[in-house]
Amino acid sequence: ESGERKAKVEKMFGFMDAFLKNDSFSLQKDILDHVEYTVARSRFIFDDFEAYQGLSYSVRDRLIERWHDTHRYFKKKDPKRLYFLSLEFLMGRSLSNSVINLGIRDQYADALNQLGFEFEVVAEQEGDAALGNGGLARLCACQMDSLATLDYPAWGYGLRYQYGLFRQIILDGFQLEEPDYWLNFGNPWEIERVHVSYPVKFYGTVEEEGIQGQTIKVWIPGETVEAVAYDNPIPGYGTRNAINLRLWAAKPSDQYDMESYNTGDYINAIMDRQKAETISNVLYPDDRSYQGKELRLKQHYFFVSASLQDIIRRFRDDHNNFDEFPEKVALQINDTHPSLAIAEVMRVLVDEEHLDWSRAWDITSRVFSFTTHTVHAEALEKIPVDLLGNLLPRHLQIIYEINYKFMEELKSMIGQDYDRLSRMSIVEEGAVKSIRMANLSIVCCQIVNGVSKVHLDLLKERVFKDFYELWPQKFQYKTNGVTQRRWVVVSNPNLSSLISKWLGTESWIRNVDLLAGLRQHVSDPDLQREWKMVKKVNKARLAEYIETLSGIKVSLDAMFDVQIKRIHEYKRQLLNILGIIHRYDCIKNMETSDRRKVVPRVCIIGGKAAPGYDIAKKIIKLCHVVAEKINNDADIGDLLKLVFIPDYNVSVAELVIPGSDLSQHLSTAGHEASGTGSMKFLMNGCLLLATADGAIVEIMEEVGADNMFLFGAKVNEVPALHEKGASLKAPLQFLRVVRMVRDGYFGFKDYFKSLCDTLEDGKDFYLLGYDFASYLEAQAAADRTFVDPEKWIHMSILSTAGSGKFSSDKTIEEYAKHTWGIEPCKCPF
Ligand code: BZD
Repeated sequence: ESGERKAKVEKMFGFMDAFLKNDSFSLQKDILDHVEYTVARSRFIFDDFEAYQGLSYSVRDRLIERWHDTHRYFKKKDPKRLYFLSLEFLMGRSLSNSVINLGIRDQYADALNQLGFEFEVVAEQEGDAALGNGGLARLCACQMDSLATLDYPAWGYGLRYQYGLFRQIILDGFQLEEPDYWLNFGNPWEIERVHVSYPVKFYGTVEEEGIQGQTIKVWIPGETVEAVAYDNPIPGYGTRNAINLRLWAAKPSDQYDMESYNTGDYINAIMDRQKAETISNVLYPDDRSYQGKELRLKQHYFFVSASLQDIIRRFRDDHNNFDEFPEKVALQINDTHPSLAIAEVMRVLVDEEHLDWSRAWDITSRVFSFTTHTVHAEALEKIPVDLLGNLLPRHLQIIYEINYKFMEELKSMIGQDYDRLSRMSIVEEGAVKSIRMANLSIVCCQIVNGVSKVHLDLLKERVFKDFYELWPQKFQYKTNGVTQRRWVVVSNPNLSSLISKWLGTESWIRNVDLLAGLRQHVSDPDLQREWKMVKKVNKARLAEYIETLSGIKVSLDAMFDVQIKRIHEYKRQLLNILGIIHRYDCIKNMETSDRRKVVPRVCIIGGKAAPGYDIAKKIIKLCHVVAEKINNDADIGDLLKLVFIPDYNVSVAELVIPGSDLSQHLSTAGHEASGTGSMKFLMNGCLLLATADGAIVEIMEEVGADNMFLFGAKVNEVPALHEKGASLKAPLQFLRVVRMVRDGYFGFKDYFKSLCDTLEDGKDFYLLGYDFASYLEAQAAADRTFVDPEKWIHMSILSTAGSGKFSSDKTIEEYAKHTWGIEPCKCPF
């Protein structure tokens, strides 16, 4: 039937005319049509925001064409598909990225011009889709871009939170959180699929029933909520493929509480129905620890159940034997948040499909793979048994059964080593009996991935040591990467054109290895001059932004020194601020004649603190009081400025990164699993000042340690330093700057007391005191290099040239080959 319809359409319009056209006139007409008929504004009078809406709907139409073709093609070829399950996706804006990936940015810019609008101004109207916290969530967004570009048959699954990550407001230097109701003005990038919806069940009891002489367990749920799909097309670059990110929203189910209706309590029944929607209401803003909250657990299961119903339905369209499931489906669980999926697949196979346990387990353990993003034990998810048993009674039974079988197997392998058995058990006994979701994931998955080489070592030696000794072959790592499309082509168009000009091709946008070709031109004075010019223009744009935000005028000749990321003690923004205080103190105490030798700096810090993270919030306040003092000190002038950029998010990063000279990555060694911010800076030719932690160790291998400013204790030195504890003495400069804060030099003496206490001898867990001297040395080395512009530019070009390994294209190719077993499936043009 669909073949017939296609033939008809082609007969009516001609093959090519069946597609939307991309010449300037057609684009203008499409934009105007959408302004008039979709946005319902007059095509003669509309503002920048309405232009953004009209433009976006017109781009969306083009995305939909490709997305339909891609999915028709996938269906025809029936390749093994990857399903990428993540509770968080930090997509940022879509417009610029989409038109660049579709290859029609210039055409649209021209069409808009003809209509009297400017593309950049219109693009600025878009808000961020901030459905995630930090690195883990942005990584997923980069990986979706690579999956689409590399033509992999992949789907992303997530939750459509109505409130994304909170907006950070700064009031008197304190962080306040405001809700991010991002859907207020509509979202042209999504397609609501009212017909793609599934019931998700909660609570209830498990009963036993006898069927054909066998006893089976039957879950009688107590509540049903409907999951409705919202599809977000993700276009690849330089390909017709566009894949799908399907996000679920909770809606009341028709099966919801029929009893209340029948008893005539109509109003209360309606109110109760509305409660269903709270499940997908809000993103949890904590990225450091897991709290056993019922709503969060509900979100996880809601997401898992809807996604799996969808995936299994698609599988069943073309297959009727579940033994083929692992050949056709790869399920990637992003951190442990979706790991209830393991119990859910078992439940479906055993309870609904009536497969015997061992066959079901064999299938389940061949479809899942798991990536962990942390080295912190307290961030590992643990679900209190009481909570799980109440919300999902059958899943708890299944997890107990998996654990029982695993413990029996383990005993037969390691004997009666009860300490080890209890460490490895999926069930944690203790004050609050809990399920360890990481243990469940490791037991079930054939492959467990870390996110950098160092991270894998830490998993082997510390976090999952017992498991590594049991199953060394399960543990792998795939170094994280970021997409050069968003982080260079979209956000730094001038650098992008310059790179293409010098490489003589734009192919690096798909084939990132080509970036290494810049090395052969590194000493060319023309390239150096043009490179410097691009940086200057980007710095000017950033300076303008800073002035609009804060009224502070900064000098373009100063070194723009940036640290942007979530605020965490282990990321050591405090070390940065103490370093800035030290710099300020030195300048203050200098002879006026010596001040001429000081390299001027603009220090930029940005990041959000989790709402309940007290110390992180104090760090933000400290940054503000120090800035207040320095920026208003007439002695200092342009020699030092400190700016806190509020509400750090993906679009702010897109503006800040291209305009930075130096970027700081200061995690205490052994604490950052990978870090992906460093990679974005590296691609943009910013020099890194960093500890040898996470992916920085691999960046050193690619660009050379002499091309960066490294400092601090190494990963393998940190445990011994911790043992020394109080006997580690911090240097005098450190004690002096801490004392300044403690004594109230910047005010708020009492408020900062607890922050200063974390730096006392013996309590300085993150080793700020120990690393301070070497940090200052690295900063001094950066200063010395900056006054030699030729050397700086040289290092900057080599940074970009060495960044190819850190493209998410590389990461995805590795996952495809070594974890998921999927092949590209390229839709013909
Ligand atoms: O994941 C981060 C790590 O800290 C980084 O080192 C790493 O580069 C990235 C990507 O692999 N982890 C997170 O971002 N974690 C979370 O955001 C998170 C969110 C909810 C609950 C727990 C952790």
